[in-house]
Amino acid sequence: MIFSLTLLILFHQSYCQVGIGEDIARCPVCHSGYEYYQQDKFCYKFYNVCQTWSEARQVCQNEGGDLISLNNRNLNFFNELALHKSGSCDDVWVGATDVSSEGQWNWLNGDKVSSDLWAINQPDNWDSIEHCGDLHKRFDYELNDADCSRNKHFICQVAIGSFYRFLD
Ligand SMILES: [Ca+2]
Ligand SMILES: [Ca+2]
Repeated sequence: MIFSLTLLILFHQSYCQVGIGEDIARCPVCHSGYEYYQQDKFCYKFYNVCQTWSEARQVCQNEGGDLISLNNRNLNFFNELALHKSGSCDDVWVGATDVSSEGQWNWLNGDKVSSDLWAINQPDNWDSIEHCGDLHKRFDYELNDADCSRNKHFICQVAIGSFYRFLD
């Protein structure tokens, strides 16, 4: 019991800052394979397998989340993450789409895609078939619109609430 409690405390401490006198029970716990993004308080996972945008989204939803929604606070972090991950595919799907209305880009969390997040000259709806957002290798993993049927790596995002645990 003491051993498992110690493990639990170490596990908690690896995911959040714990100060003296703070309630460690408030620290978030991420699902296996997920890491905690402290600034925006959610769990994320980079997938090395390559899937279409819809397939990737289904994987994320099966884990209680969705493809990641970016903003001007976390874009740089995930841009760097994509830059330093290796895998067989070039690009990384994220949770932006204009599939319901051409040119009207929204994140899957409902936020509009801010115009300053795009790579230069994107989105360009190339060949009129680009309706899904990716972090694109050719643009140094900045945000681009791409053909949803391509196979790419992807990043899932899960709210910490899904994995919130309390010591009792
Ligand atoms: Ca489009
Ligand atoms: Ca494009």
